[in-house]
Amino acid sequence: MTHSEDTICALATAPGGALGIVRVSGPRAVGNVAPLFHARSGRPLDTTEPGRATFGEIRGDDGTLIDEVVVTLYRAPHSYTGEDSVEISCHGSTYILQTVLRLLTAHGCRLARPGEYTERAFLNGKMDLSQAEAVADLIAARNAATHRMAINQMRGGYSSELRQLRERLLHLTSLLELELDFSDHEDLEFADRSELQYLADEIDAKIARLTASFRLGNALKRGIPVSIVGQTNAGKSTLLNALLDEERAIVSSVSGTTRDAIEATKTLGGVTFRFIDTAGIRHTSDEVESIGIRLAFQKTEQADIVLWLIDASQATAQYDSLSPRLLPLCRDKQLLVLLNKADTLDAPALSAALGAVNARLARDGAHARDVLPLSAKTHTGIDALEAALTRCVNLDTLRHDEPVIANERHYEALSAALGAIRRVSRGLHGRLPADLLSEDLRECIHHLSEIVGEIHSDAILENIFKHFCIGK
Ligand SMILES: Nc1nc2c(ncn2[C@@H]2O[C@H](COP(=O)(O)OP(=O)(O)OP(=O)(O)O)[C@@H](O)[C@H]2O)c(=O)[nH]1
Ligand SMILES: [Mg+2]
Repeated sequence: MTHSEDTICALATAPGGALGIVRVSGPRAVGNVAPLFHARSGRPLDTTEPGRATFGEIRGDDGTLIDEVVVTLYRAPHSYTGEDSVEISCHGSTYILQTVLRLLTAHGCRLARPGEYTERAFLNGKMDLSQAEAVADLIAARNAATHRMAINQMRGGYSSELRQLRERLLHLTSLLELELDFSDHEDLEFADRSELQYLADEIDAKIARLTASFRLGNALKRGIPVSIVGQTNAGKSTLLNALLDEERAIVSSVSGTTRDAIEATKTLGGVTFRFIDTAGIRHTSDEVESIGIRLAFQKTEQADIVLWLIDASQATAQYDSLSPRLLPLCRDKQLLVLLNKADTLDAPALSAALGAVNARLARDGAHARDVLPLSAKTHTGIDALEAALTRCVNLDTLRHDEPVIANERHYEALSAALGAIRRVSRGLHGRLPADLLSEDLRECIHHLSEIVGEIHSDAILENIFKHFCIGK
């Protein structure tokens, strides 16, 4: 059964291409296109075979030839939306496409809202809500990692697993609630408590793994934040420019050149990194520079990866002056220590500097993933740094099809479900009565349902689909 009375139309492709595809969907899709389309074979549109391309012409009401096109017809429920649909491939002229849309609206179609095709697919049961959201992510994917996450999710990802757990939980909860109807028989237990505990543990483990993956998923989606910190003149801005291969930040021999935080993204090995060049750290009476330095520490606190840049010719002095403040910030982050300006040192001096920094890190109990020599100016060591950066991101979870959460709405629902299932566990241990257990069980079920969209409000749907493009 389809939910919608309206038949909608929209341009499904971006303007400027060689072809433009107009999509029509709804109960009168075929009927509304039929008067405009004249198949070369002379065959009426409603008798053409679904899924087969048919060549023909689009003509205006006065018979004017608008374009030669290829039309493909889909019959409910075997279409993207689950409704009757027609796709018209035209030449990519804005005039042609606008004319076709105008003819369609004159013949009973309405222009689609953003995401309306996917919303209909969801409402007609072609996909669950999390899969519909993955469609938007897929279109927005800019690198291999986000593409992988979106594809996994669109194919069912974790939602099918969550749906199964939810079904089992629902079954046990119903049994538990049956007990409430027989409350005069105190010993009566329909719902096996150890089975319930077993399921609660299973759900807990599953959701905890998913919520833990959000940090990675979210970082992959927005770009993994990498802060570049160090003393003034260490070469931070030179490094940013070298990584980006463009003159993004001002470089000069004047201390305190960078005052604001400068962000730029770059994709390495299928992962997008968000590099943040910051103001060099030093004592200063300059008000603006002080604000920049505070911001540098703040950005470092928020980063997943920290590139600590040290001028190799002053390695120990720079290490000692910044380590007390910087190392505590890096405790739960990936730290790469870079000895820059390696070109100014001979080999023995450079290895002495590396040795001294390594010894100090060990003394301070600090864990750096790598300590690398570098010359940001001559680009020596940039390849090794890029390789080290990609090693910092554990993509194995993605490669092994282990689901990764990148969607904030899912993360929030999962966190709430996790809280509820943990209260259930505690309640079982404390032998709480069925009515109290059932409250938390219902809450857990509610939040699991939110993810797949079994429970949704118009506000939730509107919020999700407004971020889609028109025609999807
Ligand atoms: N020889 C040599 N000079 C470098 C290297 N990297 C940077 N420099 C020079 O060091 C000076 C400072 O470079 P910046 O990139 O502006 O340093 P910064 O750390 O961003 O400095 P602030 O923004 O003031 O904190 C410039 O004169 C650069 O040309 C390097 O690898 N080798
Ligand atoms: Mg700078």
